[in-house]
Amino acid sequence: MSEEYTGADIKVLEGLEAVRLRPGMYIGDTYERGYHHLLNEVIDNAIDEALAGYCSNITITLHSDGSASVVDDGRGIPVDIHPTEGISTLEVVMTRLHAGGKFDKGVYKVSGGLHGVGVSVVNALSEWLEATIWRDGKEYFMRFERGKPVTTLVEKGSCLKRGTSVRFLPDKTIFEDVKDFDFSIVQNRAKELAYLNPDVVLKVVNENTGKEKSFKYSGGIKDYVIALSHGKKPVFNTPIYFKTSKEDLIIEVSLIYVDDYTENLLSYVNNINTVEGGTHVVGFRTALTRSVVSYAQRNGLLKKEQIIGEDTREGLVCVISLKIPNPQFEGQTKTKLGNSEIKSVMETCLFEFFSRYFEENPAVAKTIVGKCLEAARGREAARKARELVRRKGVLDSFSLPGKLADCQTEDVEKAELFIVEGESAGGSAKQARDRNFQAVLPLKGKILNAEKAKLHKIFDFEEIKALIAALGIRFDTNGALDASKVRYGKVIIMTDADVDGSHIMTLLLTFLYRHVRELILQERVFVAQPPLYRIKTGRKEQYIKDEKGLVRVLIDNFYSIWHEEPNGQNMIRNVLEKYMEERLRIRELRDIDSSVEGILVARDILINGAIPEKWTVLFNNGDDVVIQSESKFTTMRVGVNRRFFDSISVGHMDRLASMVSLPVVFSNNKTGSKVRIDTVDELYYFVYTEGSKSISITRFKGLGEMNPDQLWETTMNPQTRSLVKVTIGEAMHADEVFSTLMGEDVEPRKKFIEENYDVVTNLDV
Ligand code: 1YM
Repeated sequence: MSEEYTGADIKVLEGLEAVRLRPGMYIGDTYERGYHHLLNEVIDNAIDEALAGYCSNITITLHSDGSASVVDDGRGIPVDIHPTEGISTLEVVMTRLHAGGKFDKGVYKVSGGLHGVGVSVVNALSEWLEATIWRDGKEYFMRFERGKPVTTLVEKGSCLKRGTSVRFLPDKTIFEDVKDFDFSIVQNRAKELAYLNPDVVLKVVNENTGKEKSFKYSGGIKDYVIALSHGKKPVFNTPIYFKTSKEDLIIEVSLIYVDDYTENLLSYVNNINTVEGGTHVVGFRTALTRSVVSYAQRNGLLKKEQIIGEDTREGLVCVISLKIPNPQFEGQTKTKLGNSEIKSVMETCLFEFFSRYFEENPAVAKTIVGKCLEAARGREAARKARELVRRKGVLDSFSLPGKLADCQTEDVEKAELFIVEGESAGGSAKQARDRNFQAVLPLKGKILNAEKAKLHKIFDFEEIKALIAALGIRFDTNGALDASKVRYGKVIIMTDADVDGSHIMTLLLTFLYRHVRELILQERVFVAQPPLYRIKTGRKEQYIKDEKGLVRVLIDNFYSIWHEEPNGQNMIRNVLEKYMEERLRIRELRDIDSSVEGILVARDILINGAIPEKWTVLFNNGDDVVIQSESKFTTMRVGVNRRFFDSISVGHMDRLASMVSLPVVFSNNKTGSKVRIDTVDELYYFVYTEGSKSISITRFKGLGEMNPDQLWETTMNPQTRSLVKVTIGEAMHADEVFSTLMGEDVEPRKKFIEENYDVVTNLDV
């Protein structure tokens, strides 16, 4: 690798207009994922600098103005004049698509981001971006807006340090629906990168809460495996660890077995989580199976049983990390490694390694063989259980479950299956549906805990048998579930929007995630979005999907009674709409009648102990704070937990609040009486109370409360409904959510669901 940078290494391809025109092509989507992708892209550049051996500290900050920054202590992006472009290299890197050595073997050892698009894409999609470079004893600064430079490269003076800082605010005209960076997503990524790059300290700072966290794992993926097996019983003491560098390839594998039935394998290529696996995973699996079987045979440990691949996976906790120069990503979500040469490389060196390791550590080897034999016996028992089930005809494709109301079409892509919570809602759904292409399967109560249940135990559950049979899932010759003959193009989970409903949803998703992941990968699984509110105005009844809709009705109603002075301006309407939504959402989620001022005061109390006069502290233990204050319309009491500031966008609400220009005077349209509003909290109470006059709002309890027509209109009719697609998200996070949700203790789980209702309903499995 060349240490000397020369500007000529950089390739210049095309302009940034294309990026703003079709952002999805570059960052996948313009929702939460794409939004965080911008930050990841910048972080990846810092990580590349660390991999090149020049940087060991990376700090990621979420600022209270909604921007994010990444600072590293590497060499600093070069600022010299680029030989062919005639502008600074920094400007080339920031404004030219694909500029950067990333695609040239000699310059970067690994290529960064998932789409490998480079920081210019971040620049193009940011309202503004500011780069500060510390290099050759000088500080340089440059600012861009929507991808275009608005300053020259400014020399700010001398300095001793080295490094790069990139701070940017994503462009809200491109990311319309995204509010803020999510601290927990950023933190999870930092943690993951710290495991994968043991020489780097990654620090994340949330300016909204004052919270800071540093991640450094000197043990690397070995520490990762230990963390993943947390709460489970390992069957031997230390994880097995293997690392080798072959030509321009770095292979790292760490694994342990735990007393569990499922496999937890995470694989990464150049720090990217290859959720769909690929040739590296195939090579690893083949090597593991071959070496276990051959050790068992050599030592006479096999009697009647036969060990197959599946048996070596039960209870396996494993992290694979590869650094390769030219990864080819394939698959639905471009997270499957395609490079064919990798399979045999992995297989050869891992088989060699495992064989030697087993010879040198016979106790561990015997424990692993024992665990695999147990799995083999379990598999045999499961096969017999299935035989029995099959002979009884339960899973026969000809005998669909009795309570399935199937649809008529033979066209799989058109057919939809609604999985509905409870017999009564199932009844409504059966009446509501279009039987041409919509099938309904009611499931009763809690289905089962797929995290804990062993595969053959699952078949003891009637509900699961019904589901499997309805879906048309078969067993392949190895006894695994095979979703290739699935009977429906869309599988739609429809549950009530309450805690029980989301619990059932999570159980279903867990089952699908653990045992029929293929369905999720094929993007066939959806979550229905039944309405949240029923609003009655006189005789008129309306179903409203979410806070947005409710707020619109409230504000319309409010403005029919009041108008803003000067007359008829409705100046604050837009901000008010967004602000009220946010606030209602918090109220529904946390069951606190939040006062913005109160929330901000509570935050200050948690961070620096400052208490303004208007407020009285009722309780404070450093994590939870309850405070109270009298206002014009009501007594405001706010109770929040520290975590609250990480999980929702308080900063966003804060910003919205500051956009409302106060005081504002409202006049009554009929009587002409005037009310002066001084604070956002007063504004909220005033608009909410006046806006809900003469209408009745019911927080919608369950699907069963709707009649079939309403259910069809709001939730099932493809023309009018909205569905949320379930995707495989960051594996680490998913597993955390599932483990918390599916653990033995009921209380923390209930609490978790209540506290993270938003997380659970948008579960990115
Ligand atoms: C906060 C994000 O981008 N750090 C960073 C980027 C670069 C370098 C160092 C760097 C690379 C090289 C030589 C080289 C980049 N340089 C380029 C380009 N942090 C962050 N730190 N000197 C410095 O690769 O040879 C692109 S990224 F193209 F200018 F070399």
